Amino acid sequence: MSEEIKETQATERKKRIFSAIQPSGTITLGNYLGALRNWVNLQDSYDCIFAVADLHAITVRQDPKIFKKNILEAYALLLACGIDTDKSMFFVQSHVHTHAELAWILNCYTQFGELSRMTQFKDKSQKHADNVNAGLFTYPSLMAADILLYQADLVPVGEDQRQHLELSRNIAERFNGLYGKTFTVPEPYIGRVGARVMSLQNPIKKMSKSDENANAWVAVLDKPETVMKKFKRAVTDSDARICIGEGKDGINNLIGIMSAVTGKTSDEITAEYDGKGYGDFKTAVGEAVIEELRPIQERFAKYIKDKAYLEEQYRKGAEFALKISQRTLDKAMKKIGYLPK
Ligand code: ATP
Ligand code: LTN
Repeated sequence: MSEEIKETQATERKKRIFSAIQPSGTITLGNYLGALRNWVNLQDSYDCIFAVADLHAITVRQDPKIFKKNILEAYALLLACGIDTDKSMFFVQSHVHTHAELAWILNCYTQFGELSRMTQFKDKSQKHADNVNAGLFTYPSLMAADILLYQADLVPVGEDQRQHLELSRNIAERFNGLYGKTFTVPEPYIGRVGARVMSLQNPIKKMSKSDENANAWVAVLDKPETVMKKFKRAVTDSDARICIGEGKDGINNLIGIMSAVTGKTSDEITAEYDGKGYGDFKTAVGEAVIEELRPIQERFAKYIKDKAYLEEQYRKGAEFALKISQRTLDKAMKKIGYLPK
């Protein structure tokens, strides 16, 4: 093969993307703006693989009936957001056994000290002090397994996942250093807008679907009147000026959401609402979000009724995922010295 042809083939291979979301509750506007919406937009330019990370979700106690419903709903909601199974591979993590297997292996190449430094572990062990289980601690090695199994180049996530991704990179580099190139070292892919949507009740904290205060988050499936009510109750400040500023976390967050949803810059938004009251602005943000979510909610209603279609899609996804991931798992095991089966 000529150098020129080799070169063209190398540049034509689309970069691979992997990302996942936990079915740990109702999917929020933060998840949508920080992650899901970007995934949908990346599908044409990249070779995309997406998963519902249900193995990760049991690091926090889940009620079996609700959990089962949440997994299927997360799958249907991602389809409704625009994940297209003709373009991308989309599966449920627990259906592909290689994830748990590689996670065990990677646990043995991840240091206690590294895991102890993870801020999500510190936050969640405080929040669930009665259940600080080993899975919560080793969560990042399972996440590394998810990514490395597919030799992903890029991982689109919200800002809060940057530290976990850095650890995935370190694990990959350590393994490659010991055994020769086995895993692609992944790069984070963090969107410019919406990467960190804050709680509507405590805007110095990220909007999180596991927040007990339902007014803190907007769910993608919240009814329009609920969305509006939550925005109207959003915590702001007493300064009464619609602009980005220090100590104005609530307003900064609302401007950020408005910008992510409408595509306008913060300057355009502040100019447009200059002199208007917080009440008017909150209503405007509420309306913009309702319009963004409306078509997704309509598509979701159709998908969730069609269990046979959902089953067909996640089975197809798992079958493909197993084929690709098994190759990487076999390669890693061979390098370690395991006997071939
Ligand atoms: P939990 O509250 O159960 O930890 P979560 O709401 O943080 O869940 P995840 O399933 O952990 O959601 O995250 C799914 C994706 O959404 C990740 O890429 C994450 O970075 C992104 N994400 C989560 N919360 C936000 C947020 N507030 N702003 C922007 N992106 C977010
Ligand atoms: N921990 C992630 C969810 C997740 C993930 C992944 C994200 C599980 N496995 C692999 C990217 C790549 C979170 O968003 N909280």
